[in-house]
Amino acid sequence: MAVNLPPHYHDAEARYKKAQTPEDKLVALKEMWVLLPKHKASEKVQAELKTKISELTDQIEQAKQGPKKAAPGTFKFPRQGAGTVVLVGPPNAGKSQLMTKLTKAAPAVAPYPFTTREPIPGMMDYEDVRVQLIDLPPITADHFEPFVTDVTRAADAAVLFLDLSDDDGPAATRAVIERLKLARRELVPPGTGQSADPAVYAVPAVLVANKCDDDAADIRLELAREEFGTAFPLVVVSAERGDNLDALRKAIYDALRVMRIYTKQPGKPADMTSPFTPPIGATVAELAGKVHRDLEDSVKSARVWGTGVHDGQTVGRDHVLSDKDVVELHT
Ligand SMILES: Nc1nc2c(ncn2[C@@H]2O[C@H](COP(=O)(O)OP(=O)(O)O)[C@@H](O)[C@H]2O)c(=O)[nH]1
Ligand SMILES: [Mg+2]
Repeated sequence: MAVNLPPHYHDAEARYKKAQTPEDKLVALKEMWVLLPKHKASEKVQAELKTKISELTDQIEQAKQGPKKAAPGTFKFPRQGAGTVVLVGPPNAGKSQLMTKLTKAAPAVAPYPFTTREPIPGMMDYEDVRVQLIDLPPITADHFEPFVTDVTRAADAAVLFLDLSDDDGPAATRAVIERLKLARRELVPPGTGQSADPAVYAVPAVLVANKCDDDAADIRLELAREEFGTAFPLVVVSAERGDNLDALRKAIYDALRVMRIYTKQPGKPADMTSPFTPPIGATVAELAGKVHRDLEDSVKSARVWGTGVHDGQTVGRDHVLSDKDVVELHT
């Protein structure tokens, strides 16, 4: 979609391109952000600008704090599946244990803190889609690996842990939320949308209360419900025993806020094995862009089988798709 940008935007963009220091670049980017019309047609540009502002803000902050343990980009994982979800939580909450139950990854599980030092990716199956999970080192008020900032920006959602075997569980989880906030990562309920401040990255989160097998888990769960109320969707599990893991898979998938769309070629049956997963509310054109970059502009219409249409109805490129629609794209 074409975006009409005001002339001052181009001036700011020229200043951005000429800027020599990260600080000057950031000033120009923020001007561009203010001047950018915020509507549906500019969503892509908004997202790109927001990412640049967020990255540059982090870079400037991290440079102030001295040399990093890992160079930027050290832990970049190729995106796979319907989305990427990071596991964040205090030490010993069972993040790595859960990872071994939901994926084929095998991070070390141990009864002492700080066992996990590096991000470890693995793929979780949910019905006919796969979701990439990334196990992370623990987060506390005093312990925060700098790469967690980068890895969480690349994530579509987070699983936030609460330890039901620990009286200090809620406080430890609160500390995780606060420490992430300091790094400009705000955990929000799924479906909230992005933060108004372009330097702050909102991460949709599911709260997982783990170790429900503990003898005093019930009473601690009550306290946790008081502490976190309805701030996040809550799933109560035992990673060790495997209790309620199916509900957790669903909650993680739901946090991604995507739909499953199956495509077909004219005259052929649909491929029902590997759906595309555009965001909820995506149009025919947006789906086309997921199928192939060039198709987003060239797609003119589609035939759709599914919700809100007659079977095989022809729709335009701006038609909003529904979960589990079958779509035949026409250029
Ligand atoms: N009782 C109980 N213990 C668990 C559960 N999940 C993990 N643990 C134990 O908690 C400790 C820390 O687990 P780990 O996965 O290494 O935690 P992490 O630091 O969050 O990655 C280990 O001793 C695990 O065996 C659970 O559901 N119930
Ligand atoms: Mg661990």
